[in-house]
Parts: sequence; structure tokens; C-alpha cells
Amino acid sequence: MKKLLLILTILAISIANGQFAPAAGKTGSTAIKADSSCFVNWASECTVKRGLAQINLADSGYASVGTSNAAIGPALKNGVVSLGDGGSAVLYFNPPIEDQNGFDFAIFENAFLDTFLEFAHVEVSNDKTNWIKFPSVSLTQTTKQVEPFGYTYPERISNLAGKYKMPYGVPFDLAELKDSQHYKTTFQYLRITDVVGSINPTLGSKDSKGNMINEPWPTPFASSGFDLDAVGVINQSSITNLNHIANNPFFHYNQDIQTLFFAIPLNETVAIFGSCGNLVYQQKISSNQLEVPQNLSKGVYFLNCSFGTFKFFN
Ligand SMILES: [Ca+2]
Ligand SMILES: [Ca+2]
Repeated sequence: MKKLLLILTILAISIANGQFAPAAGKTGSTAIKADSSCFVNWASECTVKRGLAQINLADSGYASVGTSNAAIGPALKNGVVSLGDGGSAVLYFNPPIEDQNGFDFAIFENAFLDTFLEFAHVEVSNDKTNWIKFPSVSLTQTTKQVEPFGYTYPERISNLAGKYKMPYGVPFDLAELKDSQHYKTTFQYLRITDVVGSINPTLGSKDSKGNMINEPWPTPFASSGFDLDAVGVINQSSITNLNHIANNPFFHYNQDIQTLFFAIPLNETVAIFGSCGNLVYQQKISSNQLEVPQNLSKGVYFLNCSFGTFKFFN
């Protein structure tokens, strides 16, 4: 009986402390470092809808740190974009993210402590109409509001972005959404929505079990809400959406004058590969255009830069 009591006590303590993956560096953590070789791509477009710095205070104005471009490309580059209370970001991936074995993508926030965390809901879609939300759980107590610079613990959080500090990403597995009628193996869009951390039911956000999600609130600053840095792709489809690339504001190919136009950071090295993966051209770009080498024969080529790999026809 004593043994049973001991086991029950240990169980009770572990439930009280939370039951999910702990902070980066601790045994059982699922945190993935930004420079991990498991990342094969990053978000190529982002649209942000800001929330107020404090949701119940119209005079607080909207969160204003960063722009949507901050969430495009790799983590730890271009800064972050602050979403504000309940604000959201829709990110586009080309090729789409694909459900393969294990985690398929990871989201980076800019928390600087393991216990000063801001959270966000995560959803995926292929049409931006039907969204599937990852089933989140928050085991943080809901009786006392976490203060603006108060503590929250990763062990008590599951399936919310923001549970690991910078430079670690929070990974997600699309297989967890398999029961949804809108589930497909690939998804082009990801929506990240700030958790409003108030425990007041008329203001705050709930997890998938109906618990209020308690996190630092209010935070009426320019950097209010979830600070999105980047989304790294771990598994992606082998099929690139060419129709979308034709309208991609970050990449445009004018076949008549054989010039590639970019809207990406300068001084970046871009590479052009042939259809067999053979490198045919490489150059550090010093302007927003790149002349395709004149001796390039007709065919299909892939341009690789920090925004991903884009296919074009010469
Ligand atoms: Ca998966
Ligand atoms: Ca928040």
C-alpha cells in the first residue's frame, strides 16, 4: 500500500507540474534549434492582421513592432512581427508542408527566458477558408492572472506556439489533425493567432479542452502579443505550385529580357540548378535583379535562395 501511495503521490506531483515536453535542453524537450539541418525551407509569404496592444482598451492602439516580412525566411533574421492581443499571421509555403514521419514544421518566437512565454494558436489550411486548429492544452492554473512579466512553464503547455525560448522552435506534427474532415497530407497555409492571456472569459482565449489559457496579460506595449520570428519547414511536398510562383511578389522572371527580379535582401548568394540538380550558376546579388546567363540552354531550372526554391523556365 505504501508503494501505491508513493506512486500516486509522484503521479499527483507530475500532474501538478504539468505533463508535456519541458524547456530546451531538458530531458524530453522537443525544442529544435534554428540552425538545425532538419529545416528544408521557410515561409515565403506572410500577411499580418494586428490586434490591439490591450484588447479591452481601444486607446491602447495596435501592436506595431516589425512588419509581416519579418516572418518570411529563416529564424533569427529580419527581426520579429508582434501580433498584439488576438492578432494573427497567415503564412504561405511553396512547396506545401507535408505530413511525413514525425514533426513537419516548427514555429519560432523571441522569448528570452524558458519561463517568460507568450503563446499562439496554430491552424493549417489549403484554401484560407477551412482551417484545422491543433488541439492545444494549457494546464496553467486559471485562478490568478499571470502578470505582464509573470511566469508560465512549457511543461504545462501542448500544441501552442511560443513554449520555447529563442533560438528554439516549437514543432508540430500534422498527423495530429488526421481526424479532421479537412485533413490532407499537404497544407499551403498556416495561421498563427495570438492567445489573449486574460483569464476573464469574456476577453481571454481557451484551449481545446475549454480551459482559459493564462499567460502574461495585459501587455499594452508596441511589442504586445506573440512575437513571430519564423516558421521552419521540416517536411515538404516534392511538388511546387508553379501557378502561385507566377504571382509571387518575391520572385519574377521576365523571359523576354532573361532577367530574374527579386524582393529579397541584397548580398545574398543565389544559385541556379538544372533539372538534375546540377549547379549552373551562382552569384551574390547586389541589386534586385539577376541576369540569367546567356548561355543557359532551354529547359527547367531551379533558383535557390533564402526564401526557398523556385522553378522557372528558360
Ligand atoms: Ca508528421
Ligand atoms: Ca498573448
